[in-house]
Amino acid sequence: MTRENENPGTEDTVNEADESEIEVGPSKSWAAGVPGVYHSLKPAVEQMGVTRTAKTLLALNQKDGFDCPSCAWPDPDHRKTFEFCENGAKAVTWEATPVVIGSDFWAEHPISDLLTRSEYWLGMQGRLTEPVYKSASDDQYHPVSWERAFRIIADKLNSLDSPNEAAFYTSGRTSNEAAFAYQLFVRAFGTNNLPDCSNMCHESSGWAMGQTIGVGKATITYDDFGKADLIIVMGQNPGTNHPRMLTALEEAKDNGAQIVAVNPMQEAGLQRYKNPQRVKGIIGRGTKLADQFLKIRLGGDMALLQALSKRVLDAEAKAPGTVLDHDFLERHCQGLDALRDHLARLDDTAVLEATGLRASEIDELADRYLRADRVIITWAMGLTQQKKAVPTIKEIINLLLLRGNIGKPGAGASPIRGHSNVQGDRTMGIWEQMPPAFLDAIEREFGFGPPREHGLDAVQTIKGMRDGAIKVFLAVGGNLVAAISDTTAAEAAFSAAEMTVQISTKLNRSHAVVGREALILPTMGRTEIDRQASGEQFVSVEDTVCAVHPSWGKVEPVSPTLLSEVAIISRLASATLGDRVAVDWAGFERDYNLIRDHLSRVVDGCDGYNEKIRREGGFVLPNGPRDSRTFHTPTGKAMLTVNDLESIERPAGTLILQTLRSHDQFNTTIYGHNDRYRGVKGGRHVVFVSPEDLAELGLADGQRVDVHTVSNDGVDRVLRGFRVVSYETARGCAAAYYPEANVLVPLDHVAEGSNTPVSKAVIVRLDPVSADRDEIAEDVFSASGS
Ligand SMILES: Nc1nc2c(c(=O)[nH]1)N[C@H]1C(S)=C(S)[C@@H](COP(=O)(O)OP(=O)(O)OC[C@H]3O[C@@H](n4cnc5c(=O)[nH]c(N)nc54)[C@H](O)[C@@H]3O)O[C@H]1N2
Ligand SMILES: Nc1nc2c(c(=O)[nH]1)N[C@H]1C(S)=C(S)[C@@H](COP(=O)(O)OP(=O)(O)OC[C@H]3O[C@@H](n4cnc5c(=O)[nH]c(N)nc54)[C@H](O)[C@@H]3O)O[C@H]1N2
Ligand code: SF4
Ligand SMILES: [Mo]
Repeated sequence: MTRENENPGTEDTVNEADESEIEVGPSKSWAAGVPGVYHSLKPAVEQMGVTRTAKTLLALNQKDGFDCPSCAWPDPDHRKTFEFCENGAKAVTWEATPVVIGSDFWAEHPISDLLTRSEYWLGMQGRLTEPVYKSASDDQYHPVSWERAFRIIADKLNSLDSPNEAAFYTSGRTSNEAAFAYQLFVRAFGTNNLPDCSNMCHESSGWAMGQTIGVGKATITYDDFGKADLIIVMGQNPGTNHPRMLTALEEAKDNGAQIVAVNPMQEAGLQRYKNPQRVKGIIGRGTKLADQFLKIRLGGDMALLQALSKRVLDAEAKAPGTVLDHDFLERHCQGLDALRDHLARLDDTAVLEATGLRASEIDELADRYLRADRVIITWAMGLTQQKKAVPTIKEIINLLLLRGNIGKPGAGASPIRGHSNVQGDRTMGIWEQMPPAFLDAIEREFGFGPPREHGLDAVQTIKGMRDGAIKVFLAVGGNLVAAISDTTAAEAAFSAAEMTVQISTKLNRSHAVVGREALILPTMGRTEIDRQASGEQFVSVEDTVCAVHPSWGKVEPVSPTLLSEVAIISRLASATLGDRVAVDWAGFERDYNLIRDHLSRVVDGCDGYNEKIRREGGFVLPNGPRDSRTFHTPTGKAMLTVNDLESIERPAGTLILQTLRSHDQFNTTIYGHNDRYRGVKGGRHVVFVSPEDLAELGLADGQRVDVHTVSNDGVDRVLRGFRVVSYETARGCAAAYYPEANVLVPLDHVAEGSNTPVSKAVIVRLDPVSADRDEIAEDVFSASGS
């Protein structure tokens, strides 16, 4: 640990990518394999040394270790010694690095300097270790004591005219214990303003599934993958974002399943997997994953799903009684006749136009669906971040219900969550619209009446800050200013706040773009041993298939001055609320069992939590559709729904742009500047376009362009000097990396019903950079009124 306490904040220690040196080679047709192992271990050993690397990576995802802080993919029941992937290793290394930010950092780097730094540079400065405060008159953070920090925040909160003038954000890494304590504090303070990363992520899944089957979570368990006949992976890039899902898909293939990928990009991880734990993955060609790949147009999934359901209904009409699951439909579902009538009028030409697919491709997938008894459909951001996301996901439910593919082994609907505990946070009450039953339970358990009116979500919070209605913004984790759409508008909103507070492990843009007063409270991460007065604590998390399990930190915290998230929240609550509510905040911090005892009486399905969480491997939360085909909808039945198709209008000369993740990032955290599977090296300022569209637009691979949003609100949103990359993607579509491309997404461009930013379909125009401006613009991102 030779680098401990060394301030690495100099340019020479962090090599920023020189975007003009970007290299683009062929994309890969397979994922993981031996290079994956190499890429996971090299940075770990370099940054943490051999001992800390061994301690962290060998404990990663083990039953007595800590849960991977990266994605929400579940762990199999039988664990191997290495139960992680390259990107899990990157996340752990990024957090457990012993490099820390020293006290002298803040004078060397005032806010005006932090504002010029990239996310990559900020993250590479090392772990935050002491609370810091920027006063209204200052351009610089100064170290302050924990007590002073809590006093400043508490006084500010208590000075507000209404509790609704504050918003309390959560990113999905927060543990169940911290999340429960946090929402309790916020509701006791008096507001439901609890925006979270879910608002930008799977919110659309929650709405669509809640309205149709009564629960917004996956209706499968991990083992169902091994029992499926067909798995359809839609709008998801598991090779990068849920890498160990490839192992589950490989095992499903071993058991005879077919896999179909629906994606505008030829993602490597959907094509072939070289499992580094298998001989054929090391020296062989690995396993071919997708039996069929549908290169769909952005936003075309709703049309595809309707066309599939129509083919199912047509097949039933030809051979009555043989295709639909009549018993299931009669006993458990409602709405079949209306759906049949609606789909009878489906316009086939509109389907082909919206999907960009051939009718034969749709027929082929329909045949596969009809031949399979057990079907799982998984999806992620390609579906949820669309204007019609909610009805699109309702169409997934329609298709599954028609053949009884919900509530039987090897079948179901499976949104694949992003952040490692985003689902658990919601279960614990992090939602601006928690239902009355939950609020009643809080009232019974704690003896105060929580506010009943709905709070603000993420987009509404930004608008509230912009308009002066939200004066204080506090975040447990995350990087909202960079993660939300319309960067320029979001930055103006953050700057207009009276106070911004971030509880974080590492620096990011939300520490540079701040309100008049600003604080950073450094916290321990999940890798670190959490010692409290009653002894070592564990926390618990819920994965994407509703399995809840404990997580034990394994390495020494990078600094003795750090507090856990539970401790920070408890002390802040106590400083703010005094004895306004009868909650034993000090007891929460002393012994997390106390929090678990409370939540077991408040949160649905969590009775006996303290006992169940200690069972080997934890426990699985109850789920009506999965367990007993019980549907908690107003009618008590699963709802087949009728949804009107609406295609995305794309004026001539424009493209539909999606914003997505590279292989070298976790959301706004940039680990490096390569996107190995897509063949990009040494830069991120690229825009992927199909060779045919490039030809039609008169552009060439390698050319520099300005990417403009086409909108009619008078704002010119632009990314300047991006390199065009010729890439296998659907016609009329383009892609650029998030978060940089957020500057292009208008704040009002949101999904109907879920208010999620439409990050996967923005109409753009590519303007060639003129010859006299061939150098790369200094200020590459901007949006200005015209
Ligand atoms: N390493 C790593 N892991 C992560 C993350 C990370 O940043 N890095 N982020 C985590 C989080 S919070 C989340 S939410 C998940 C995100 O996981 P993903 O949803 O896989 O993430 P994206 O990179 O946004 O990829 C979206 C995929 O959907 C496709 N797509 C886009 N639009 C459409 C469409 O209209 N139709 C269809 N069918 N496909 C479309 C894109 O081509 C791309 O393959 O990953 C989690 N895991
Ligand atoms: N254009 C576009 N925008 C998007 C998306 C997209 O696909 N395209 N995806 C959306 C999605 S799916 C999501 S989930 C959001 C993500 O939005 P956020 O969750 O807000 O962003 P992250 O980048 O995951 O947050 C990273 C920061 O969290 C802090 N952190 C890390 N670990 C911990 C911890 O253990 N405790 C605490 N307290 N802090 C920690 C670190 O300071 C780090 O810098 O972005 C959304 N925005
Ligand atoms: S698949 Fe996700 S949870 Fe599992 S090790 Fe990889 S990043 Fe971590
Ligand atoms: Mo996410």
